[in-house]
Amino acid sequence: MDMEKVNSMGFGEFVDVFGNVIERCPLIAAAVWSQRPFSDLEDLEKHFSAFIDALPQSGQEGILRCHPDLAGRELQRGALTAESQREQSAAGLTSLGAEERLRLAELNAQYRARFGFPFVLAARLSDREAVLRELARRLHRPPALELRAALGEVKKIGRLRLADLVGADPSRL
Ligand code: 2AL
Repeated sequence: MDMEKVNSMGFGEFVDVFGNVIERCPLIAAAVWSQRPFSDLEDLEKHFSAFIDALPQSGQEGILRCHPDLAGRELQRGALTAESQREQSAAGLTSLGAEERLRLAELNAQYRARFGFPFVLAARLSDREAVLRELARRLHRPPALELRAALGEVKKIGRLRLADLVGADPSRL
């Protein structure tokens, strides 16, 4: 899909296509549509990032709370979005043993209790060992730093999803 095609999309089509670039936050795609035309994929991505950066902390935390836990209840119930299912599967999180799943659930619960939002990480750039390691490491960071790190992961997830949608190589973004 080229930028001419993206720029020619009406509101409904744009939100249908890009509504889950930020997990379960179609409002962001709805706002980004108003910023068209986009010069290239990088420009489009910048508008998603800028929207997130401009939100008050409550809005940024809200975005994080729209993310399902890694290897959590939604995965068990088959209730993940298609994108999330694919990402968690790529990291090997759909085939954890009982012990690993329990360990991850415990750490996820501790993380949520400490920060008030779920642990978020770009699963496609990770694997099951690294997820556990990162979660254990980030659990002890100061809240302000951790909020920034978590939003950085949301942007990485969004960049990969955008690259999928427009058929680009994400390393060139
Ligand atoms: C996710 C998700 O659903 N996909 C991904 O890359 N990360 N969730 C999360 N809590 O990090």
